[in-house]
Amino acid sequence: DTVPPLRALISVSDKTGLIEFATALAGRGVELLSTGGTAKALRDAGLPVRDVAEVTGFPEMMDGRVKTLHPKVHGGLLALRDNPEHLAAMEAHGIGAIDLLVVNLYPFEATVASGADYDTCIENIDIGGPAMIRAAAKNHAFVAVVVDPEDYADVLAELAANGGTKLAFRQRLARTAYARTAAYDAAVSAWMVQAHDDPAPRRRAFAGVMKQRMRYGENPHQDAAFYVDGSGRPGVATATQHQGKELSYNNINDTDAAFELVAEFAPGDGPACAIIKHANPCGVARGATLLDAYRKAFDCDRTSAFGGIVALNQPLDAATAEEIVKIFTEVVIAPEADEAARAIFATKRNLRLLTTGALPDARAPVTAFKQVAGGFLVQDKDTGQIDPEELRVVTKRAPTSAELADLRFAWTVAKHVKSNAIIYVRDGATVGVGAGQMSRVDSSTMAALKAGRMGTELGLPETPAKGSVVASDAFFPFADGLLAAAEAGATAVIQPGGSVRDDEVIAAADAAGLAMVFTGMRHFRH
Ligand code: 93A
Repeated sequence: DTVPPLRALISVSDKTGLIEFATALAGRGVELLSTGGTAKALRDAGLPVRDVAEVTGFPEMMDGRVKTLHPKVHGGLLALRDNPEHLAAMEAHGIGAIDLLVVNLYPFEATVASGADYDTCIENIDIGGPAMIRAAAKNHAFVAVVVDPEDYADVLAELAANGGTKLAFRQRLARTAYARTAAYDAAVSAWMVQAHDDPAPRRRAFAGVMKQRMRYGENPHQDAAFYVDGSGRPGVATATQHQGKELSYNNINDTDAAFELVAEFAPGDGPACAIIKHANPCGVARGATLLDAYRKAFDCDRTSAFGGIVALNQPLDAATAEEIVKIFTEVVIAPEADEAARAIFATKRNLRLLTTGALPDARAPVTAFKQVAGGFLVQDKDTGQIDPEELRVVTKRAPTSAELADLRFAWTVAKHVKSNAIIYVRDGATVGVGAGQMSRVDSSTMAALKAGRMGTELGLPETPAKGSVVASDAFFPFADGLLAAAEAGATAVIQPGGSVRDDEVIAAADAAGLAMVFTGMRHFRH
């Protein structure tokens, strides 16, 4: 089953490693056929190469849209070498066998990620490349197909070891090849869905490229791997890791939650910090400095912050780094980290530092998926923002401007907390987070309890919830949750409103002297 390659067709957009690879093939006596730009690169390197146009008898035409789409190419890829009729057809039509295909596609994904206009994206949809890849992969009984420069070394090793490619090797290449064309078309389809603004396409395709094979998943008995979607959104998928051991499945999940939350706060609006545990924030704060923001976030729930994930919306500086290393932290993610900060982290070998170069745009449309048995749910990521002008004051007392600032902050944090979410905020920092409870009143009570406990730990004369404001991710169905918040010391409330008992809840707020605003928007997160 060993096929020694006699003729290779090489047509690549990404010319990484091309010359070394083609030189090695030529050195083994492989005849090289190639398309325009690739042929030029090979010739410039002094390699002998035949133009595909010479083989087909047609020039490359229509801006390159038609180069390799020809029976002389596809017959050479698809012919069964052990089928007399196929061999006769090759003979009759002057078709030469191609037994090694090296193609990588027009950079469609990168073109989209660069923000290119519609027509440019369209022009970067490769047609001839995928057609050849699929043909060669179908005929892997006789043909080897290479779609990634990363595989060139393996091909050369295979040839060196066996004098040709073995079937198992060609099968592996074929699997990769179909995953590539599937991913390519998935990217095209996903781009069109977005560009044409279709909220519910009848068919959906997804694909990714493995970035990391994890030692295990959420638990040690689960296999896991991390795939990137090529969108280029800054975050854990694109980050550079400067130190520390490999990220685990849970690290990646939590780091993503942390960075998406902190990205709500534009760097221009001042420093912000989020600390995450089990995908929920255990402290979020804005501060005069990054250090101040970190300290305030940390003081929300010091116990939970231990072993947490810290996300920052501004470059990590030395003062903040110095503070962070005082406790055990799993991961720190920030747009950048300065030299001094890196030097401080370097002394903590287990701490992972990730930088992304930029914050993701919290308002950019992103498609979110959730798997259910037998299918998956697809929705827009919750990028909902409230217009402060449209907040409706429903109580006799309107919030003060200080309360309003905290209410808006609390509301932003609530978007990133598992429902039922109740968030107490004071002076630009969370002081109590109630997450993931099945009843709203329990979340309310839990948040207050945590705030009280932290007050004791910090030696404060009273709970930090005293004089706080509170956000609820969905409406209070009854007055009890609201009253629990008032009892904890909250003076103002932000919530969507819309309960059939709103009147009762508003009356309770008035009776307790609370100011309350309705957003008209809900932030469930499950
Ligand atoms: O425009 S195409 O879809 N039409 C074709 O017939 C065709 N054949 C190969 N694009 C085509 N290709 C692609 O051209 C390859 O997939 C590769 O990405 C690129 C290489 O072009 P060049 O050799 O001119 O740099």
